[in-house]
Amino acid sequence: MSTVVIIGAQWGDEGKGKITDFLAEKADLIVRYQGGNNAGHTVVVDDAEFKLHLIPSGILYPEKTCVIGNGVVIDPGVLKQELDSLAARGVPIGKLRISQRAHVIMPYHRLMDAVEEEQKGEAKIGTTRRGIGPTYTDKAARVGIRVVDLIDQEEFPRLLKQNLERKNVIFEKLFAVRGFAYEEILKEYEGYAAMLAPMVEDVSLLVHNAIKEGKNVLFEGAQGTLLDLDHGTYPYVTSSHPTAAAAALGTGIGPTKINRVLGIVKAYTTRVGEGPFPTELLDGAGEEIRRKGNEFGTTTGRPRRCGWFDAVIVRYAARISGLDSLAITKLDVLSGLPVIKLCSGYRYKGEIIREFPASLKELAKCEPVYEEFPGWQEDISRVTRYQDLPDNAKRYLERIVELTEVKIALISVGVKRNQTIIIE
Ligand code: 2SA
Ligand code: GDP
Ligand code: MG
Repeated sequence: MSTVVIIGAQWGDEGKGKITDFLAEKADLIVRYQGGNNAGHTVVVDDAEFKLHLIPSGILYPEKTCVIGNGVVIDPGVLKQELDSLAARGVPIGKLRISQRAHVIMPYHRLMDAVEEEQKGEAKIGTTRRGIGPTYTDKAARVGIRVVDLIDQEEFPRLLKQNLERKNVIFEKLFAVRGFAYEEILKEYEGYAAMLAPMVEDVSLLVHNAIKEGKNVLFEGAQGTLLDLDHGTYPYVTSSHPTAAAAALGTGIGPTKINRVLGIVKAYTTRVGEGPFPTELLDGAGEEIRRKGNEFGTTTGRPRRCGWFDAVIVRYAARISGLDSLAITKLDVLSGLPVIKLCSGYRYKGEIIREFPASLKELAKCEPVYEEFPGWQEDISRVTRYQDLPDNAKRYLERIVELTEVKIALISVGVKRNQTIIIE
């Protein structure tokens, strides 16, 4: 395995948690490198379901080291809850390491996320309101608070005071909402600092040494390519980089150290939050996929928008992240549909285009061009070998490979570890 980056090749929720957990068996380190607790990664072990937000999806293997890299933004209260709830379920949490350089989500970031969304009205992004955008904004503005600062008893009070002086003026004067009391946050976050301190480490060095020793490292992306701050459907994106290049930057290793990139792709498409979605189904067919696929946000519970597979976006994701192979998930959800549609290109001003446009105005005028495939009626959730899939399912998958120009390495047909088909 050596070093493998796992990324979402659509708008997130492709099943990265399930595939990370599946591949983690052979990994020594499992590393999150971007995003924060906006993510919701579901892992099912036997009959127990775990919804992870900040902690890498390798945590269910007691002997593996799980790492939160510098590119992640950490809400320490949420991390504490997540650790407590895992411990209460008997999961050992001792092998979690956290980057000194990761930025900390503060209460004013969460409030800013909410008030900005409210103020935008119709133009809202549909964020998870976890404070992700404002925390990355402060990082870029060079006023953020890093983990290394949080655990420093002199630095933290100074930085908190400095930040609150400015934030409270903005809240009160610009948004007419109450600001925050310094003492309250100080007390709460000093508690978190004590909890975090033993886990804090130079993650770049940790990962570097692991790679040098020939260990297997799995980098677990969050969200998906079309939510990337640079390459997604801007401004309807998240504020980090869910693409493969971020694995290097978000942990502090060089791109030459990454051996392979695996794109996780749902057998159809979903999106949660606002923004363009060319193959969205606004009728009963979309409802049916949502119901069969249980498409509700893992973090917020919001219904996910559902639509047909869009090969334009997956081809685009393959280019942006240099995908070596795909893991197709939730193929079982399509069982029973009489016809399955697949978008192979967009019709724009009378011509067929196959590359994803940057302009949302242009994208709005794109009409998906569909190819139709006869469905299959068999329940495929117990299939363990590719050759045992129905012929109609194979034809659908073969066309995905042709259009995206990426081979398939794994197919997932259910939530459990053993519901995974490996293609040699
Ligand atoms: P944010 O909160 O600033 O990152 O929101 C910006 C956009 O990014 C989307 N986003 C997500 N999309 C899919 N899945 C995510 N995680 C949760 C899940 C989402 C949930 O696993 O289901 O529970 O609602 C995720 N996180 C962020 C978000 O919807 C905005 O469009
Ligand atoms: P992530 O954010 O990419 O990790 O995905 P989520 O966990 O947010 O959403 C994926 C959902 O689909 C979870 O509820 C998973 O348990 C579930 N899931 C993953 N793979 C499969 C699959 O092959 N079949 C079915 N039916 N469900 C799956
Ligand atoms: Mg998710």
